[in-house]
Amino acid sequence: PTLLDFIQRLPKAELHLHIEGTLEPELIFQLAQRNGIALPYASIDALRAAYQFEDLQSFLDLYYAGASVLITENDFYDMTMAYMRRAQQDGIVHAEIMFDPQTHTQRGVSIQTVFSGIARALREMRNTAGISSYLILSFLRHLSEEEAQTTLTAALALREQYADLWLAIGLDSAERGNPPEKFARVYARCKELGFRLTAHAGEEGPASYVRDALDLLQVERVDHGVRSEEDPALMQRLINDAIPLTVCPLSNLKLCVVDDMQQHNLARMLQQGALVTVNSDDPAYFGGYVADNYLACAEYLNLGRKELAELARNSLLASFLPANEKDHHL
Ligand code: ES4
Ligand code: ZN
Repeated sequence: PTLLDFIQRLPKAELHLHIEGTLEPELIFQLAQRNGIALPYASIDALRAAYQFEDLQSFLDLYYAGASVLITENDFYDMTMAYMRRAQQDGIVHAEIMFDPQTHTQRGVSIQTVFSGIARALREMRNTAGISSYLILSFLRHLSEEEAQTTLTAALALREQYADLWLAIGLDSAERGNPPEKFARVYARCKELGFRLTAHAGEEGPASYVRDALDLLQVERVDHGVRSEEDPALMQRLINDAIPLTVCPLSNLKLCVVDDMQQHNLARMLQQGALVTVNSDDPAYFGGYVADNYLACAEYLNLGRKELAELARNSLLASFLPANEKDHHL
């Protein structure tokens, strides 16, 4: 089989995926029309042509603008179904999906609408395609601690209704200037409530943010974490404690976290024994779904089939699945 076939046939988990980042320009236009929303782009191609980012913030501006077409329960369902069908093609057997309720509640969309549409698609795909999934409710770190607490309280009213899916908490959006310590109390509350914990750290922010995510937020997994290498003692800790890093190579390239793919440190961290995984982050914006990310690693980092299989295996090991379900896939 071709290398793409080989990659697509590896059973794998997607662990770093923002559902709002899967909105393709075609669907943005379709939803805008359905909801009577005017877009500041003349065409699908004009919107796609705007996807040239110089840093995380320049991307986030377009990502929040794109998400503004999501109004109804059906919109969230359609977005999630489109992603899950695409993930199925890439051999995803389990997806841990981040969603940003604040992006929607700030626009007057209820948190129930957000949960309901996403969950309906995930349950349908679990029942019809056998793909399992979990939801990671992520707080926007550019907003206040108080706003995160209010969002958590509102979401907790729905916890029983979505207990089969929502089991983890994440932290995303603008990293620099919004360090982990800002959310220490929110995370302490989430841990007390029994949620699994992850957070973006060490994407644009320094290695110290990764250390603080571990020490102050008590996360068990780090999203991105590619700047951890700048602190060798931290890197050794990640290796010794087998703390997973959910790395997103094409994202790092598009957001200029790395200058070119050959310089990405994923292969080096894997070689050193870190529990690194390959993920797609915001595939509609970064030019590739998960198999494209594996393919880019193969091509630019000279990873062979053995290493690609190891990365796929790592994704299942690093998931929040119970041990018996991991074993079933491994
Ligand atoms: C994100 Cl790449 C990235 N980093 C931080 N927050 C995000 N939200 C969506 N994509
Ligand atoms: Zn991300």
